[in-house]
Amino acid sequence: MVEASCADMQRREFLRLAGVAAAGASPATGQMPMPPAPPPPVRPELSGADFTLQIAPVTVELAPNRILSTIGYNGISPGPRLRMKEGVPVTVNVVNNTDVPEFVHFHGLLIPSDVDGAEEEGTPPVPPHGTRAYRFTPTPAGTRWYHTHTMSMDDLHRGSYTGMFGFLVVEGAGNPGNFDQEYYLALRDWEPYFTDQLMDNDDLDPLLAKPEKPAVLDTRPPGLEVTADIFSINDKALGAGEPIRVRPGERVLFHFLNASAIENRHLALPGHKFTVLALDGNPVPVQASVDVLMLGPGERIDAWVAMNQPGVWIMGAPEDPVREGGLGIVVEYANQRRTPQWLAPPKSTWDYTIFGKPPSQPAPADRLDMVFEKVPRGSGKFNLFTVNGKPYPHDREFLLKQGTRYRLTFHNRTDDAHPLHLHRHQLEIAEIYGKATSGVIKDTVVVPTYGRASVDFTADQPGPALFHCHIQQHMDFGFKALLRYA
Ligand SMILES: [Cu+2]
Repeated sequence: MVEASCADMQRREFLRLAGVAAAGASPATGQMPMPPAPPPPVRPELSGADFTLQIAPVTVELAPNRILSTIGYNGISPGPRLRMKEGVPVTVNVVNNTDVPEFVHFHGLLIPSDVDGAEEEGTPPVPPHGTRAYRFTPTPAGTRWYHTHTMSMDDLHRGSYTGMFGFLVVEGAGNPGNFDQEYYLALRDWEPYFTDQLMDNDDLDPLLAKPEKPAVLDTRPPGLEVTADIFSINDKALGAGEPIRVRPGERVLFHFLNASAIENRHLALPGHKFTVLALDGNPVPVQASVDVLMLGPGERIDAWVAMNQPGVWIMGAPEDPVREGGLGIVVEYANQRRTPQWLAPPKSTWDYTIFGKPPSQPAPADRLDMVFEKVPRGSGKFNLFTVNGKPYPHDREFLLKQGTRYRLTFHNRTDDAHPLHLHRHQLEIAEIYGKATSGVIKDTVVVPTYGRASVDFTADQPGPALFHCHIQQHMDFGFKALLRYA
């Protein structure tokens, strides 16, 4: 990791981006002593077999004039990066210094229900002001993450709206390749609030087919939804953190995570392309290059960039209000001194299938279907979501035979694009946007507005497995199902 720092420059950078004159002591009022530069920000990484996560209130300094209060791990948010070795047993000791029960979910790992960190699966809670040890053997290798898995309902200071998230890297035998620098970047929004005035940008691409669009749309007024205007990458708003400093010709490896509780995100770096190596930590069959990345809540992308356009650039969200609200980071080439530049990327549509290969296996004979619908204001002032006509909990609708491979088809009859996550299993995308593919292994799949997607998975992880939309509000209001082994 290259993590140098120049605090004064960070401040100037942020103020310039924010359109504010540089602050600090002016020569005329020379009484004010300049404070010493703070130490460089540390994004600690913990490794080995024994980890401790302390849950407690933290402050996050998104920018010098924007410091917020939330809950984090080990005094920071994002929490420390946890580096584990595939197949080597670990203990994660969780100390809960809050007044409410907590769960730590290890997202993307194939581990038993009692340590997966979901109440619905039967994982015991970490009691308030208590501790609990999670013991498991991490697998498979790749970029994973960990986060709280409590319900929030109408409390926007709970669950994944808080700062309780961090990267978890499972190291395998594979060679990560030769890169000059490596960065772990988590996309986040902060200080969420409810609104009924949402400008819906969930419709990922109006040109995509909408096979599940009902003939008659539900025109009842929608319920309150969650949104935010303040964003960051890791713990810094655009311009407030240190830039990523590069030299021409460098190959820089990025590990992106969308740790948002509320929205799918796009990311671009003007003049550069991302070559995608892995989706949700799993290597892709075809390492295609794209101008714009898309990550639903919970998704990860490992991608590298050839630094071959000297300048000072903003890597950020293509949507102006999101980027200007903080979702970005400056990429600065050596010996370049200028205002960070943003250029709108070429129009593009995110497509998982360009990273896949043609299908070579017949579709599994055993099938499961899930139909998702939204009931406007079906839960008081909030929308209710149903899976096959019912909000959570279901009875024994989704029963798995151990060792069987299933084709699970998602029918999204709602006007949102949902990031669908299945715990403790790996999903191979079989069909999406009306295209067949194979070899793209995911744990979270964004199914477009009124879209349909099929994923194949093998039921080889006995114990209950939670399925849900990774948008916290959708999960809290019905969008969940428990898959059980018969
Ligand atoms: Cu959703």
